[in-house]
Amino acid sequence: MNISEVKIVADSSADVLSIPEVPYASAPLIIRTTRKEYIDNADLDVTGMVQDLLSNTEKTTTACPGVGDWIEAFGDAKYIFCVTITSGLSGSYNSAMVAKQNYEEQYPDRKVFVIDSLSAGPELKLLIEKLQEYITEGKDYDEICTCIMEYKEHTGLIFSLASVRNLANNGRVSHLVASAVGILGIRILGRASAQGTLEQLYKSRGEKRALPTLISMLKDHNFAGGKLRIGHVLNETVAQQFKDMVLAAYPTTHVELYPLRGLCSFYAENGGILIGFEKG
Ligand code: X90
Repeated sequence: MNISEVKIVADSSADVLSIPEVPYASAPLIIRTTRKEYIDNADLDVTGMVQDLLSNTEKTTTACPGVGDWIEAFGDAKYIFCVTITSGLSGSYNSAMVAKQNYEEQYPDRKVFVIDSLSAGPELKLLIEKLQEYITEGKDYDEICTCIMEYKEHTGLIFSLASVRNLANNGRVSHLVASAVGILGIRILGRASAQGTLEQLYKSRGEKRALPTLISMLKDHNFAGGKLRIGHVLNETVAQQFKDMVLAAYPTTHVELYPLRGLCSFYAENGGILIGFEKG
């Protein structure tokens, strides 16, 4: 497999716009109010969008990439690894599967492997990084398909959210979780479930108090100081505090911290923090 024939493609819920060494494309999701459309690509002013939406009271919806958008992202690569946001909350995986079918029918010598992350944000970033590693170290297509599915069993996502209003308004959380909407100062802590849905585990009063709980959640998942990715929505200070706590407890951790892009910022909302990690 020559690197120039390979491509990694992910939807914009991965918050990854480019990667080194391996060809890559991001397929944007779209955030829509009745007045404005935010396309989650490199041109999006995420801070501006989050601020606009704070004062927005109108119905806001999102849309996943369509079949044509995925095919456009595939370009003319021969071997494609395609990572999607969880099929438990979005149609992105289904539309990528239809795109794969069409693409492989049209070009019988090309292959597309679609990976349902059953997650969002930083866990997708870990999958993309691992794919990039496999490709540059020269693994072949079938080997990568097997290895990445195995790797995915050993990654997880936990989160701390100040609001689940947008998730609730779009029918993406259960009534139980939605009932906590609007309680000021309460953070919702949880994880991506095995089915790729939002699973609330704890409620916490105040975001600082949430941090030790997040550390104990890592411990429950046997985190052992591998890779950890922290995505935040306009909340660098607290994300940095969490990073320091992780490094104090697990000094070998390879941590990266970054602002989330459009789709994750819309759903994780102002102050939200998403953490992807390798399980022990
Ligand atoms: O298809 C679409 O319109 C996109 C719908 C996406 C809905 C969920 C996005 C979640 C983003 C928020 C908190 C983490 C929950 C993770 C559960 C897997 C991140």
